[in-house]
Amino acid sequence: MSIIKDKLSSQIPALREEIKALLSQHGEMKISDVTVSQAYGGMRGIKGMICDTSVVEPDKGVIFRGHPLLEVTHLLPEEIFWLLLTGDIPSEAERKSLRAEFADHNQVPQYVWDVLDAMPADSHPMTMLNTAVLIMQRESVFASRYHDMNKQEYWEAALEDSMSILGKLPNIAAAIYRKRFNKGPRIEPNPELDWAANYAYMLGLPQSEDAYQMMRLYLMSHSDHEGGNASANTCHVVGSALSDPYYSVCSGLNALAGPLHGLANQECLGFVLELKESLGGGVPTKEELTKACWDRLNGGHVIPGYGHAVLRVPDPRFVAFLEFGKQHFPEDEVFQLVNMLYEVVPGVLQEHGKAKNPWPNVDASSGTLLYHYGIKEFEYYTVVFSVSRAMGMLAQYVINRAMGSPITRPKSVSTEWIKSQVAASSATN
Ligand code: HAX
Repeated sequence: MSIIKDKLSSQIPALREEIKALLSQHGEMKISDVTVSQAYGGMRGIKGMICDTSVVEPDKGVIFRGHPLLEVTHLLPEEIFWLLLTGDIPSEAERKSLRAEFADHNQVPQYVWDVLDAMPADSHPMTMLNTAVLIMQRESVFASRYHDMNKQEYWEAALEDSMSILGKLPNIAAAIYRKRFNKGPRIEPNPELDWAANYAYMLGLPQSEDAYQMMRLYLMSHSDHEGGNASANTCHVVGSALSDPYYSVCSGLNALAGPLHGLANQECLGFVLELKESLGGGVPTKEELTKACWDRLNGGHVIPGYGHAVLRVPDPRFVAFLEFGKQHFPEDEVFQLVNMLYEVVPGVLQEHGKAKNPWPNVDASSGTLLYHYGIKEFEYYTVVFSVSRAMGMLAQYVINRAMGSPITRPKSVSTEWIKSQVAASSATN
């Protein structure tokens, strides 16, 4: 048995007992109300699902199993995956075992390369990534064992599939970059490197500790953002039908490909570079930036990279990336512009008076890191996000199967029903 499986085997019985006791003793306790605007408004703020891997606090940002992001930026992505799954930071031996497991699964079936080769040359990199994950569904242990397993064993097969997907994902993602943007032949994984450094290596980034550190930070930071966001929620719903991890994570990644979600990172760097270009190419003054922001707002456009549906402080992921830039490439002009926008935009948005949160989100700085180390193709940025976020979605999938989560089936209501409730309420008032 693998060490991670062993660890989960020892934890899961207690987790099941805890939930069973909570449900039997407090199952009828009310934890949320729903208003008409929430029903029409994307279910914002309704507490209606469980996610134990991480929480997002409006005034703190993402907290992985009790550890605020900025306190664990030194951890490798595989250590974060272990933390998300088990609630503990792994020991050296545990981390090594997980890295070895990922490496054992890094060989990609030939048919994946054949299908990617057959796709139109201008396919979006996210379409290529999601196609690759979907066609590998034939490898699913969960699907092949489904009829022979009892419900208690689902999580074990889910974990095996998760290891296999995560082992292969950096190779597939890197190969997509090299093929789609004519960077030369695929680069085979380097057994000496950890998961994130290997991804940077296979992309063809500079073989430097700097570039490897950037990729580790990027991949650990984007790994999870609780359960209600569009990709995690989609993966959760699909998985609740006992669709296997390949189907489920592929569905989640399709949600991540939307411009209001993971695709926002490509929009943000485009905005910064356009601004740089339009202001003469160098580093503009604060006055010039302030005027450019107002021109944008007065033209009816949002300022990309600022605002958030949940957060009410600067996103700690933004802060971590900014710190990394200050340490590693303070002279980079694109980075300097991102830094100056941070000094200017919150004041402008506060004066503008609409955005509930004037502070930067993760996308305001994430692209700068990739750009600095040579990934200049914005269309690719959501793929890097995906390699990371697959960890969170799969950790949630394994835990949900361990908890025996039932099929998701909230009740929808019609506008006629809402109108009838409004009429009844008006009549009694
Ligand atoms: N610039 C200008 N206006 C903004 C704004 C911004 N950055 N952020 C919010 N507003 C406006 C909204 O458009 C809205 O205006 P209307 O009333 O005219 O519709 C008003 O302020 C209130 O919005 P809000 O409640 O503060 O924000 P929402 O929860 O509705 O939306 C968004 C959150 C992130 C979508 C929003 O802040 C936005 O559009 N930001 C810019 C785009 C962006 O950075 N997207 C990346 C999000 C990061 C992420 O979650 N990635 O997965």
